[in-house]
Amino acid sequence: MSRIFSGIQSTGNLHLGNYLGAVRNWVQLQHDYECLFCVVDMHAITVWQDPAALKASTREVAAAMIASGVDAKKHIIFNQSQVPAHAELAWIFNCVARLGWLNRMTQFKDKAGKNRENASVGLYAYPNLMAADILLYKATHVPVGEDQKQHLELARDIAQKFNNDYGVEDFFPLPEPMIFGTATRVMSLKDGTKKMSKSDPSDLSRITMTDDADTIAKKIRKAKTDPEPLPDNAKGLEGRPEAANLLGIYAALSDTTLDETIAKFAGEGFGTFKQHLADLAVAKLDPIQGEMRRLMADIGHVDAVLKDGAERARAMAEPIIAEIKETVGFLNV
Ligand code: AQP
Repeated sequence: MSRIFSGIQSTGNLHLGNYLGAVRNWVQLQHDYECLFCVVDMHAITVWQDPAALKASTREVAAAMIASGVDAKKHIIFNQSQVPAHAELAWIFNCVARLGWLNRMTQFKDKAGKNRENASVGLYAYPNLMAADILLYKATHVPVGEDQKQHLELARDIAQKFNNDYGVEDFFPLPEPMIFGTATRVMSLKDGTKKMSKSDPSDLSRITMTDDADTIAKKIRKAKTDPEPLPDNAKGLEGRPEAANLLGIYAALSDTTLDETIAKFAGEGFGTFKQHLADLAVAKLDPIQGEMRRLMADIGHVDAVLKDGAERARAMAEPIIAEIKETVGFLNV
């Protein structure tokens, strides 16, 4: 059976982009694949995280997965730091990947910004850890947002080079990206050219999974728009990133295509459309958020899911990392 690995960082402010671009798709995928869904807390610390907030956020992301409908009994939900083989394999991949490959990673450039010299080494080597996450379980498919495509290509390059260097043809499969049609990129509510992000300093830029109905409606009302009415075809969205984003969010939440959503609101002003969008967002998110609140009040259950998931993930990883160490030539006496 094909195996999926996917992860979300526990960096706080889990948002609508993470839900529409990742978690919601996972719920669909679990019917056809064997899945490992990971809260990647080791990735999270590539930028500073307050330790108590990191723990809380790890639980929150796990709760969001469970509340959204991921079946933690049939599949595996765990946090990365509890399976030491991720770190062990990442080190081996640090020695397989080439500096030139990492230098091309656009996400590092974006995240490090102008203050590159002050970025952590972990942030730079992040794609090697991501490759380790996937290949440790010999995952065959990885659901990724557009923003992660380049990292997955690097994981394939690493897998290929390891197989070649050590003469172990086909040891690592070359994982395939799975990009989803709608909402692969939910954009900031304050700037339609920037992706919705946990780390955006403005809370009004994102709808978080813990926002209540009034906050969701307020953020949508305050979302940036332009003065024109909504267009009657997709071409009319050119040069209107905020309109395109809000219509895209509506389409994703209502499980319709962008064209159908455009047709529905053609010629409307943003005032009316935003009211419809707010009602839809609240209706879709409220049941998940209610379940998340219930789970967060029962931390013992979330922790038990993570503990059980980590045990099962370790059991899968151990024979594979043992074979890798043997292949590399690490003496085990
Ligand atoms: N805006 C987005 N639209 C669609 N999908 C998104 N994802 C993130 N933002 C959007 C998808 O969510 C998954 C987990 O992402 P992540 O938390 O591991 O890291 P990220 O992509 O760096 O997310 P953020 O929100 O931008 O976090 P920060 O601000 O901490 O860097 C991935 O599948 C991602 O594609």
